[in-house]
Amino acid sequence: MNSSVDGIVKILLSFDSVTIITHIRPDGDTLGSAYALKYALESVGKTVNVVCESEISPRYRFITQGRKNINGQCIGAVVCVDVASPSMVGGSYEEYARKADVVIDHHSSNMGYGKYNLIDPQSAATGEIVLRIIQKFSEIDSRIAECLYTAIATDTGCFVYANATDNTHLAAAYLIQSGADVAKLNKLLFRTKSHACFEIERRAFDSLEYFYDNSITCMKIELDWIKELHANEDDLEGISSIPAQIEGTKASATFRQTDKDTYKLSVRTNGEIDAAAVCKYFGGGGHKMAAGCTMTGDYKDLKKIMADKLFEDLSK
Ligand SMILES: [Mn+2]
Repeated sequence: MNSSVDGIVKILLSFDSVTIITHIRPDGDTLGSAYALKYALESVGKTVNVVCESEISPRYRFITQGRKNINGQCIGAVVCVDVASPSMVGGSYEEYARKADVVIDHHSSNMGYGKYNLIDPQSAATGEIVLRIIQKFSEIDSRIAECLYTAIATDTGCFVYANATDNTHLAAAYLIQSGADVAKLNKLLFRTKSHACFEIERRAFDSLEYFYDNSITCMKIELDWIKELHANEDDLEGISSIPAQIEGTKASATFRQTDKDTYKLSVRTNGEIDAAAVCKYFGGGGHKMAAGCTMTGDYKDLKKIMADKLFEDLSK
């Protein structure tokens, strides 16, 4: 059962010591929400620790005060933020997440596995919910404001996605009033790429080919590039959605080489083509507009096979 904001505040203030757990491969929402809540609870005398099993990507280390690893111990009461299910925290914290005292989240799939839960799928980000909680017992200083702005801005793609409501914008306005330096944060979060990321994108775009009157595109990412540039998952994230920006494109397939003749595909469509059905045909799966599969063979053959299959689905 869901608790009220007041109910969650009362529970949080009853703890002396709290560990906040974020999800693995942490994003701006889980980290920003966790650190905002940490600073607010510390301001009223609580001892608070934030933990994450994964390494923090360089982009978000301004939130963790420069720390690459925050995989410390779980002490005191357990609070999970932006964690849809206990398995999302990774193996070393899963048993703690299963017995979480408080769960704060916006994923509609969250079953409410905590003793006390505040789950609001209407919120664009967990940061929006955390703001409502903190406002009840703490000042929002510029440090908290920047954490929460990061949470909300990243989960809405800088207020571009359909999940950004009037309330989301009002929350952002409040955070700006509270001292969030929006120009600085937006530059860091949305207008800065690592050298490896930019270079892989440049080479992938160079490989991009059009099929069926520009309606379908294919591009590749070679394993050698990843090795040479020491690219990590963070550097490769988001690249497969870029060809969707090309006017008239209905589907795009990004072939990421994982072995000599093996490719991991990310297929994106505008909804006219069912990406999940096409990927299922090749042994994969996913959602209607974003799906994936693995293919083996020569890239020059595979791209044609995939483009044909996508076009076949479009003609249905
Ligand atoms: Mn989120």
